[in-house]
Amino acid sequence: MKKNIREVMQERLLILDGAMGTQIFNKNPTVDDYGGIQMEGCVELLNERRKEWIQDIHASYFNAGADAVETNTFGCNEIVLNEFNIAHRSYELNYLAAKLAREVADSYTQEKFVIGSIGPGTKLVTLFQVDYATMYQSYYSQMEGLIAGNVDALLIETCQDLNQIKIAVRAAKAALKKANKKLPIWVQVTIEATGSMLVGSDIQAALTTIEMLGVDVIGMNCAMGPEEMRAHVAYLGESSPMSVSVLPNAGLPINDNGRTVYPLGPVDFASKVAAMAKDFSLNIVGGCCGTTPEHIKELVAATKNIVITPKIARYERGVSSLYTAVPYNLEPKPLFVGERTNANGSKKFKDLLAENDFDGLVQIAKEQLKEGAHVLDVCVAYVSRNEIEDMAEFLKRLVTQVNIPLMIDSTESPVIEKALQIAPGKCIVNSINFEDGEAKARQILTMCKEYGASVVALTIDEEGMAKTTARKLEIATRIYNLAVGEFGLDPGDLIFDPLTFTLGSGDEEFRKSAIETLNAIKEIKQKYPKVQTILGLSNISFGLNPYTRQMLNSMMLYYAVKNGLDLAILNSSKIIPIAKIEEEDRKLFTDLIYDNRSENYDPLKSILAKFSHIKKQDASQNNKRATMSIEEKLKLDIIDGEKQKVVDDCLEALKTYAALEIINKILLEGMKVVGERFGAGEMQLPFVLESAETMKTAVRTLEPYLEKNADSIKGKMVIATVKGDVHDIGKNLVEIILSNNGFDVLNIGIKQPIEAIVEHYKESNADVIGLSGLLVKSTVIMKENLDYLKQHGFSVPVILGGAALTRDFVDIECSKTYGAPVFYAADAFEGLKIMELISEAKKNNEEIDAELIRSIMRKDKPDQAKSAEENKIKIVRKGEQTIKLDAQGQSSWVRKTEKVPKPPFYGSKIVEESL
Ligand code: THG
Repeated sequence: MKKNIREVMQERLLILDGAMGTQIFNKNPTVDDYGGIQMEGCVELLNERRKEWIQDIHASYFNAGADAVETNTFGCNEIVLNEFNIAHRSYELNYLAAKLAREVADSYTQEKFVIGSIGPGTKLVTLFQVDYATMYQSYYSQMEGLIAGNVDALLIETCQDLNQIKIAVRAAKAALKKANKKLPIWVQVTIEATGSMLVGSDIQAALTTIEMLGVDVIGMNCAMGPEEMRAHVAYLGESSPMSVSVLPNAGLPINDNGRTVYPLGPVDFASKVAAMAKDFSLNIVGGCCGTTPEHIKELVAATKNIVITPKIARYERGVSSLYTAVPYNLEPKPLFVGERTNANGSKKFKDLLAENDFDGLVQIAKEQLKEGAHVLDVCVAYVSRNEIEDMAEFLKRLVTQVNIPLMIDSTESPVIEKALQIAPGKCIVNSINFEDGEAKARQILTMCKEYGASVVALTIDEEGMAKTTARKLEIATRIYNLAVGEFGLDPGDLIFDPLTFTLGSGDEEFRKSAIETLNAIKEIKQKYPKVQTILGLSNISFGLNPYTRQMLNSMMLYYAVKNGLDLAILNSSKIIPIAKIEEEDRKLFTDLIYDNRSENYDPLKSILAKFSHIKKQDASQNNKRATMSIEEKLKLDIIDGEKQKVVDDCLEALKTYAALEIINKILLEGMKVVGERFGAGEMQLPFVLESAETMKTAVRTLEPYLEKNADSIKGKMVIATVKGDVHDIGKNLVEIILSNNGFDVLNIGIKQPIEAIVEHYKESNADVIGLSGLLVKSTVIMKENLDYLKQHGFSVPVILGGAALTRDFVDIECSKTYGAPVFYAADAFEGLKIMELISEAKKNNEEIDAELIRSIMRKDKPDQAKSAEENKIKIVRKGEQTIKLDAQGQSSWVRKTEKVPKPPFYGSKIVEESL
């Protein structure tokens, strides 16, 4: 009897296969192999048309010693197949691919496994390039096909977006449930050389979010070689409670005359991966781009003696936004939850909501962030408005524009579910209680499990809000048994809120409510040390004047933390450090909190007498913007994506500058900073898009003031993804950046043959052609396209962009082919710069000096721009491959980055007490 994959993984390191795509392209598929020109590049069709190729490749990996192979289904989902008009064939092609691999696996006497490969597709759900339901369905049919084809595990791989992962896992679980199977689900993220996933998530955010989804394996694949991955893998190895997989590329690719060369030969690759497997107790290793059966053979040999050891993970439980995770156990405590993004807690928020001013609401969120909130409590409940729609509208903006995690504050289950579908990271749901029995709590707990969220539980039951410590504890116990005992929630994801009443009314009934709450915090933590506690702090002081509220809230926070409070819902700008409160006042508020009254002393009366005359006065910080020049303000508006502020600032700047000057001298400066930060991995993609939007708003504001005869459109580009390539995320980004910076862009889509591109170029009278593509073979197509242009007598400037290109390939090889200006743009900002330089030359009626422009671009990017000799590139011979490395031993292709995100501080610290 053969063992199943989970059993084998208990015993040893599992070895996966290497690259599939490279092996396929080595067979040089023709149009006929794909079944027609429209299908060119759809490698999934080869499962049907060239079965023997695919089975050959699987067998070659098994023969090299791999325990498992991945099905040829990386792009086999409805969204990608739809680019070839065969979305309806998803199930069938996945089924076929799984069966092909299964046949090969079953022909061995040893255990050999089939892993269903599920790639990310070509659309980012977090950037709303596709909607939730479409992506879910796209994955669901793929999963169904793979499961029916009898795979041993589902591998959701090369993930670039946390919400994509959440959707794919949910679809996988649903499909498994329907098929009544319990296959392992594996998830692998792709961390770019910038240090984060494409949409900006760091490795902690990925772990925090994925840990909640109930999958078997978390791992990394693609984008980097073993060395570049090492720091991230170390983090996963030490912190992940799940098994860890690592499938690196064979180093960072170098484009050698249109051929991608991966620098790591089999032996080097194997020894580096084996070292990680040993150092970080990995459970699965294999290869991604550039790896071959030879690499896997060496990997099998290098890992032969590695023994699997039981994992002792130091996982730090917390919550996560799209970008980054925040541990619950913050030092110093507590974790601040911003209270002002709440229609019931802020008049300003409510008024803006009534006006549908969602950008204004985002502004409030950003202010909370600046004032020190670690998490935002979001509540849009407003009678007579549609709460689901409001939640969706607000969150769509919030999740990309504000980088802290969210607490979804609603009493309505459908609102909570909608929010959990939009938020990419791990949220907190606020809240459950037993006010009307358990049914609703169960419903919400089901959602928390399904979407991977923590939950706040209020100590309220059928008899109402618990007032005494004993009652609070009794309800907490009942909730614990349900959430942890029955629903299997990790106790660390259960956040108890023992609630408190105001001390401001002087009502005899509530005089002891702070004491009861403080004691409840202490006792809940004693009884259940792993759970979290939270308090809506401002409730303690309703009815008092603002200044008194600040003092009382601050003192209450101090005592609550002493009693074990982990999180506090508050307005962090209004919290006064205890040390700044006068000794005498501290005593007064302490007496109020602990109800230390005596015959002639009531602390509440003393407080009212002492502070009631104090008008609005608070601890809010000085406003830096106020002291800035208008130039600085405008620049900052662009960098921070301040769509709202930029309008007024533009109007003010018009008093001093001409509109065109504002755009060219000030705003573009801001955009330049954005470009630099993006290039250095310091600014995530959604923020870049936000800055571009702000640029557009500014230009629109200034448009009426531009001199009518001055050319406000600086130039025009026709842009396309080349033939056989469906990737357009980069191209679409270029469109946004260019069009928001004064250029006209005609984006004609993906898979464009050069004839169509030329057609549009002629019709539109564009100044430049932009060619884009992600695949290695697209670099060859680009060169062919340039040859076509030359043969047909064109000399229009062409800009090339795409992951597999290198500057040398474009500047030297492509330039020679074309004989007219052709430029390399590493990202959208380089494209913008080149467009600026070209339009400058046109305006001055000058010839385009390609060499000059190239030298400017190289100077801008000294790291990657120098020619081979200058950079002292060593030509190293390793095995069969000739590879080029720079002085640091890194390929000249890679964009250098200093910043690799570091894990947060996880140890214990001694924090000085201030009272
Ligand atoms: N526990 C949990 N969730 C909660 C609460 C809680 N959510 C809502 C609330 N309580 C916490 N949020 C607030 C937000 C604002 C105020 C109080 C609690 C507040 N606002 C001022 C007022 O109403 O006077 C400011 C008004 C304004 O700015 O317009 O006090 O306890 N789990």
